[in-house]
Amino acid sequence: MLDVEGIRNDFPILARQVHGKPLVYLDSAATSQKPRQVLETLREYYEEYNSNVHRGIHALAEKATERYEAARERVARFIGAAGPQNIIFTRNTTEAINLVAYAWARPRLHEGDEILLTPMEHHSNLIPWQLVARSTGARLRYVQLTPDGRIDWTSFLALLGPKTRLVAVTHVSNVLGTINPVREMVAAAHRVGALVLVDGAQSVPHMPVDVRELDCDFLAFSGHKMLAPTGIGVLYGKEEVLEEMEPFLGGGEMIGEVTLESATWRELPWKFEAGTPNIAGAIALAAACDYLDALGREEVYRHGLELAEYALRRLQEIDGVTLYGPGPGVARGALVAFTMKGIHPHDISTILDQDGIAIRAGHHCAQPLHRWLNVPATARASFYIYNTCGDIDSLVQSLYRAREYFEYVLR
Ligand code: 7TS
Repeated sequence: MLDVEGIRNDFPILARQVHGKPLVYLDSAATSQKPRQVLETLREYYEEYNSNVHRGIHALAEKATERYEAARERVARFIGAAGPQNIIFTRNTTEAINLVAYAWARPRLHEGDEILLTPMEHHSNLIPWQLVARSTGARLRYVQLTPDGRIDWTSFLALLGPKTRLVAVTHVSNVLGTINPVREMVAAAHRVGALVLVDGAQSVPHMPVDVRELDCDFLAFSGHKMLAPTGIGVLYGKEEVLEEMEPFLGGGEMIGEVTLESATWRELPWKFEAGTPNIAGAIALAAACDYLDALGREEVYRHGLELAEYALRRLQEIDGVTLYGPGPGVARGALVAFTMKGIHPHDISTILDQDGIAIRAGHHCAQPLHRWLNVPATARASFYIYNTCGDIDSLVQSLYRAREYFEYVLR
């Protein structure tokens, strides 16, 4: 069991009020809040050893370089990667996926090749592949979903074949909460010679993720959804795959020898890190890894699942509420998407905000999924280590208030 009260004390923002009410933050799938330990790491970097990495031969530059590279090793350990050579720092999940689309897919795919996706992908794991398809002639294929929003295994196996070059799939859906059977998907994809990219934006922050166990070829995730600052993300790649790839961006840091006509590349992972990186962000991400590992990743997952199950149960009690994704009793991510009959999700969110409750409403950057669900938008409550069942009780109470308000207005 997590000591949620103790955890809450580490998050200064949770003490604030919104519209005169205590903040109830239920939007961690968009971005998580940050604990003192992470904020302190940022402050320490900027106040004590702010300097560029890999360049200066002075005390501050050496300390910054040492801490930046130690952060890479920390992140490698966090996801079970063989070593720092597998870890490329990016801005976020989106940039990590685009790196693979530009540096791996574009030079390799041709007409007749296929990329296998699911309709539940976030736009950041969809648009890069649409662009690849447009420029290479490769074809995008989509796995069918079961009515409760899981991958239809028969459809997946039927679509997988010798033409499949890449499977790009989210580990956990940011709308449905579905946890996809990534390990099994990787094994099946490898049997036909396809590579697999896992979008870990909603899984890495919330559950144990081990890339060697999954055997995925790429894993992308964002620091800001796992207690770290915005502007730092990670691309994990298998060494032999990264070795074969040409750089994504060119510039300082990523080169060996440069002449006016040509250049050689630095070894992994620096080949993919052109320009001054987000040094403070990477070091703070390592502090976030420390924080989550100290709590226990299995415990973090169990806490999120408990909150999601409690939310499903409580929301089901409200007349006119429709829930999306797998029902209670099925393993799922720490979020719940829903609609209320007669009230637009944006109006729900606005009324909740008046009560200090932050949720997200809209298509959550998953328009094709909402088309599949046959709703233009959903409301989504998402949870993390600092949330309690009491937060969900506040949500439910506020939803009753929203319904009363709308019944009154509509009468
Ligand atoms: N993939 C998934 C599954 C996501 O949930 C998100 C962000 C991304 C990729 C993109 O992450 P970024 O850090 O590169 O922007 N999801 C959300 C969300 O659900 N609400 O706000 C952002």
